[in-house]
Amino acid sequence: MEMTLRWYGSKFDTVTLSQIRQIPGVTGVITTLYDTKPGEVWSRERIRAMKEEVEAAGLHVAGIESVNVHENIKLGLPDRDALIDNYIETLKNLGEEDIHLVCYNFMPVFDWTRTELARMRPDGSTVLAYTQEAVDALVPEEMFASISGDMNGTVMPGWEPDRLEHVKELFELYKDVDSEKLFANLEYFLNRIMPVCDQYDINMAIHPDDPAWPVFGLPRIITCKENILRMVKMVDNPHNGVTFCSGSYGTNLKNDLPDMIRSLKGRIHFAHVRNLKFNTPTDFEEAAHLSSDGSFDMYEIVKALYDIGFDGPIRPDHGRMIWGEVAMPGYGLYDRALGAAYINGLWEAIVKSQKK
Ligand code: CS2
Ligand code: MN
Repeated sequence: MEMTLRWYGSKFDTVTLSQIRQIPGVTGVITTLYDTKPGEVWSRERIRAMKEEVEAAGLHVAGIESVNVHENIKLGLPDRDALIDNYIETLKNLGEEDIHLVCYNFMPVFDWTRTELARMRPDGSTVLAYTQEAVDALVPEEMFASISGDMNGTVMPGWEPDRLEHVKELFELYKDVDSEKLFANLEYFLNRIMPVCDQYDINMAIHPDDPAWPVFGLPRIITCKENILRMVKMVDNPHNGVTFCSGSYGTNLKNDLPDMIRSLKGRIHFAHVRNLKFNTPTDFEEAAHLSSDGSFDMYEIVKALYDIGFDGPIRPDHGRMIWGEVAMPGYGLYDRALGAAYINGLWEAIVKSQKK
């Protein structure tokens, strides 16, 4: 595995590349062209400039998170072919620039969903949190308003203001899309992009839906073992793979995370490791990475990744806000650096204990 950190680019991130360079064992960043819109072609020039900036700081681009998929592709609307052509063009340009990992998601309308961005924990840190009761009490437009008021002056992925303008319209369009149709639209998309992925050896890594169940009546399909195995089998190409995000699959306590990892051998191209603390089955908060701070056994998760021979990029996922840092909720420097150090420690111990 390669330890990495997500970085949004110097214009958008409060964390600098030189800070990331000083986290022990972090050699790569997972980045994006944050100001591009879904459906837009990423030019080679911009990709190259991004790479050069990262490399000048002594790091490398280990992958992209995300190249977002246009809603009309998820909806299967008539202009999807033109939009997929653009996606293919972006993949080709990434491949030409020697970038071989792309994380994306196939969630309708909303990316990840949380009901609080700064819940205080007993140690005084603040974290993202979710309660089903709070979601049930909201209409989707209010969800946008409550999230965007709380971003510490940043723009959070999936909650870009221009999405808000279209929420009502999108809900209308999704009325006819159930989970079977969404699966079919995903299959169509994947079948069309696989040739360019084969040509440039690009691993596509779908991110799970978060939380891993339908919200606001919208279908969600990347939620559990059964569905993710269906997804990798329906387009049975090794380039059609998975981002294993423990914090997202873990939102559903029925998901056995180490077992899911083992069942996806050869198809996990990217790993997000994060812990959650459940207060009730429908109320959870994003704890520190350390097992004892939350509800998951992080050793078992990392061990499962080791056991299947996982060799892709891994990153700590959301971190807590600690030590007075003001940053994009979930994406500060300090707690993610602690997470990286902890996961590196688990990995070293596993590697050494296997050799004995
Ligand atoms: C991420 C997602 O911040 C997060 O919660 O895990 O936004 C993820 O980047 C996207 O769903 C991937 O497309
Ligand atoms: Mn994730």
